[in-house]
Amino acid sequence: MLAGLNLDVPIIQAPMAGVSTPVLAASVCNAGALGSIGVGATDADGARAMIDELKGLTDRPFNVNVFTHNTPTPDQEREAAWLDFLAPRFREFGATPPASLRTIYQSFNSDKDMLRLLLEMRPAVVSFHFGLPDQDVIAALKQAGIMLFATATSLAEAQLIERAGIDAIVAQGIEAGGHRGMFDPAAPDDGLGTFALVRLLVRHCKLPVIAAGGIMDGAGIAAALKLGAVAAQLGTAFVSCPESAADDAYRAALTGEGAHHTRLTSLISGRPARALANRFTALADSAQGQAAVPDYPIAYDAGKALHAAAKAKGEFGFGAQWAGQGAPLSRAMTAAELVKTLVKEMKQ
Ligand code: FMN
Repeated sequence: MLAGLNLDVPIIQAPMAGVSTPVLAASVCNAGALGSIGVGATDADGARAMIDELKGLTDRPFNVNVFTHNTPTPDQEREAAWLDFLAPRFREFGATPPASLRTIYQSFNSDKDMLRLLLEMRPAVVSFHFGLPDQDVIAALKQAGIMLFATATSLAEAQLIERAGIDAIVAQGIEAGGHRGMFDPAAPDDGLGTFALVRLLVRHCKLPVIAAGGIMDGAGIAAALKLGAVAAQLGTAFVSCPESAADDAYRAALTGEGAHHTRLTSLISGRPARALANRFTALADSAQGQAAVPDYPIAYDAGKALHAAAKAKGEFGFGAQWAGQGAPLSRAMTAAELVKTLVKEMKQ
């Protein structure tokens, strides 16, 4: 059902803003799968440079992913209280918290330059995370011949995706690494696992379903296909590839004992996301009842500042080391080798 893409194998390397590089995506594409870049954390100029680089490395189709969250309304009182809560951690590293917090990423929903860029560059696929853009934006991208994917964490979100005329649904289970793509982070979350979610969507939706969350090897991909998915989207499995932008501490954490422990927390960025358990995720308990986390991505400004202050003093425990529950199954090999290995394992 993703026939237009002419993939040799039903494998998608997940877009991972800040972690997936054009080199990683190109290696995956050249190995016959679908490579992705995430441009949610950059602007149109940054995205242009990434797409240009990727186009120079592969002639095959690729996916460009954007963040479609609601633009937050700054709340100075809440943000100041949050900075007060984090202040002792900053002091521990001889730093002071920023005086105020900024909305560090512009949502695609209000980024006309990014839309113009995508219409000009026409990647084979554009995917949406955190909701859907306006109907006229969807129509313009489709008119340009771009295939559209969107993340769903529930049947209700999948039905909205279907009604909006998107081409495929990325069914993201609770096991997944990184941010949950839920449309409204304040709404109740049933936290469906990949198995149940994929089956629900396959049974109730007409669109092709792509399974994401906790899939780390060929057996996992084969299981997802058996559940009715047309492809599997793997994020964490590709973080350990040398072509990713993960730093040494992240790579070491993924291959160590710590990989057995992941936590879902809104504390780092303002939206629920799964990361390797570290000093930052541990703050969740002490934050309870003390301070409310600012909205996404305002909270992330504080999170990144704290990580930078800690890292400058050699403490890596405040990094956002996004990873899914399958993290201990990570294997450090090149992206081409990983795709080859996954395909071999699928056939076993
Ligand atoms: N999904 C997106 O749609 N956009 C992103 O920018 C994005 N960034 C991620 C960064 C990291 C490091 C990871 C691990 C995941 C990210 N995700 C993002 C989620 C993936 O699309 C996917 O749902 C998830 O990786 C699947 O679970 P897995 O990590 O267990 O394979």
